[in-house]
Amino acid sequence: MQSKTSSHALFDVLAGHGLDRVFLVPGESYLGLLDALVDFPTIDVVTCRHEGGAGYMAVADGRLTGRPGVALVSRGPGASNAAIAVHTAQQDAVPMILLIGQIAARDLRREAFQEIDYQKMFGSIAKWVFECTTPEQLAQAAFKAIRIATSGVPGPVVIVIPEDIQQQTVTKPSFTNHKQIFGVPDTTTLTQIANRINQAKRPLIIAGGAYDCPGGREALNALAHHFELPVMVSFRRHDIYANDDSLYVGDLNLANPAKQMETLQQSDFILALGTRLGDITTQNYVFPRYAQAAQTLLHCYPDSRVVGWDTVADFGLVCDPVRLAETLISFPAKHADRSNWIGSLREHAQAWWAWPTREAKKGINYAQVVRSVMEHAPLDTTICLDAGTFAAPVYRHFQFRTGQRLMAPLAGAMGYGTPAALACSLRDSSRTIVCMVGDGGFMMTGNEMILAVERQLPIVFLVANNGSYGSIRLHQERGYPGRVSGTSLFNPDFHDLARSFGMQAVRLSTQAEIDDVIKHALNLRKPILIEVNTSLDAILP
Ligand SMILES: Cc1ncc(C[n+]2csc(CCOP(=O)(O)OP(=O)(O)O)c2C)c(N)n1
Repeated sequence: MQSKTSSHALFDVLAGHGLDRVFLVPGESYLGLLDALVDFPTIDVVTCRHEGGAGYMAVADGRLTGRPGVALVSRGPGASNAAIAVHTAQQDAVPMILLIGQIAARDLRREAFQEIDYQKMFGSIAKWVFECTTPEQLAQAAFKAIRIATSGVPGPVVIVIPEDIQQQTVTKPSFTNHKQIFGVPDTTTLTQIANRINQAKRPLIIAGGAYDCPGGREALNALAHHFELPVMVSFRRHDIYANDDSLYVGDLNLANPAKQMETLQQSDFILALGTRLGDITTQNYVFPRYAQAAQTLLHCYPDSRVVGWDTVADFGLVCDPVRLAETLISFPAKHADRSNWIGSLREHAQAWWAWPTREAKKGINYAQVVRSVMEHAPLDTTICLDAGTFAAPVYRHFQFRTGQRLMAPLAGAMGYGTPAALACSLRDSSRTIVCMVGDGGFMMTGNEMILAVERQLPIVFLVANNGSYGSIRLHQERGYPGRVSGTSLFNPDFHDLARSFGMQAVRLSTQAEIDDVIKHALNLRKPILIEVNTSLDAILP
């Protein structure tokens, strides 16, 4: 059967694999793709204001659905703007497809108007970069892109499509990607693992993002409780294990206290499950120690490039961590009492979680706002974070309960929060979405907030206004005290800005108003921006 055009064939593949939304900024280099989209009413076209915003929305969408988030951008300038999202997808292990219009195939590599060699540009951050040169390749590339983006460590794939091969007649593709089958280890190995878990006096699970999938959290919880294993989560993965569970012992982050790490080092069996064991999670490769851990180490991740990449594992398991957890609970649990070990880990965690008592002399201490959100947020809340110091109280003190979700860029990329909140609300507008962003990050992608008004997305935008790139100022004060350089901000009136977008807006200036304003915003079910007049006072050393 004939497909209308090569672009139709490409979208046939995407739509056939459940991809129902694309985020884009249009460009003359992909008019053929845009034209085909008219014939795909099942694909929601979200028109954005900056390719960074479009790309971030695709990253957030990919993380939420487990299917690749799709962004379409124009050649040269558009693709350059989108690069931040490709990097974020790679660092955050999120499936994403970036489609880029390109100059005509006949002119390739002549440095034509807005031409870039994307293999060179994205080669080190994308899992696969492919430049189509014939119309038939559009559908084939889309088919392969879905597999590559979602297999192993999920990540970004870039498909480049010259403008003169977007509208040719081609055969309608009938490709279907099948689920990859992961085996679990053989019974002998599983028995050895179960025995080792039972023998361990001070075991510890370090759980990562691979449990962020349907059934993943439940499997992890069942494993932990079956064998009475305390659980730490890897960097910024707070929401994969209920923080109010008796076996939750905190997260591995940028600032774990030395005393806590001393206790953790005493563990005798680390089960690193579904985590890449990156530099921050491992506290710069000392927990577990590079290149040979002091503890028995089990490392499970569905990618052979991750397991044993840095630190050799006694049990190196290239398989699905969810299936591993589901399988292990069929082995009997026969172990000595571990309550002292778990108790000592929880003491460290509880000391870390305690809310600060420091008051700000000027403005609001933002930690109080975070505390109020935590107290009043329902169980269907998603917290979307940008990068900056305002986010520190969330990472440290917010207790994510079952049902609550954290969308935070592992890449530490500013500008992520607002587009991520929009993508979350587009997926499920019945959820409570709270976007926390600083005045710096908001001015990077806050323009995308207009989508919340256009589509009536009930998002609570909290803009922490401290007149500064506070996070960098903090580092500056530590390294170069009193020598402020390049970190102060002159801001617009965020309240009036939001009103001009057609949204409700509130200025939060005193401590006493916090609870009322937060409760009002959470119950409003309409987009609202709260400008929080905070200051550097509560955060500077
Ligand atoms: C795109 C990007 N540019 C620069 C940085 C470096 N950076 C990290 S945090 C930060 C300041 C954030 O300022 P703001 O959004 O106002 O939040 P605050 O730290 O003041 O709470 C900067 C510039 C980054 N992480 N990402």
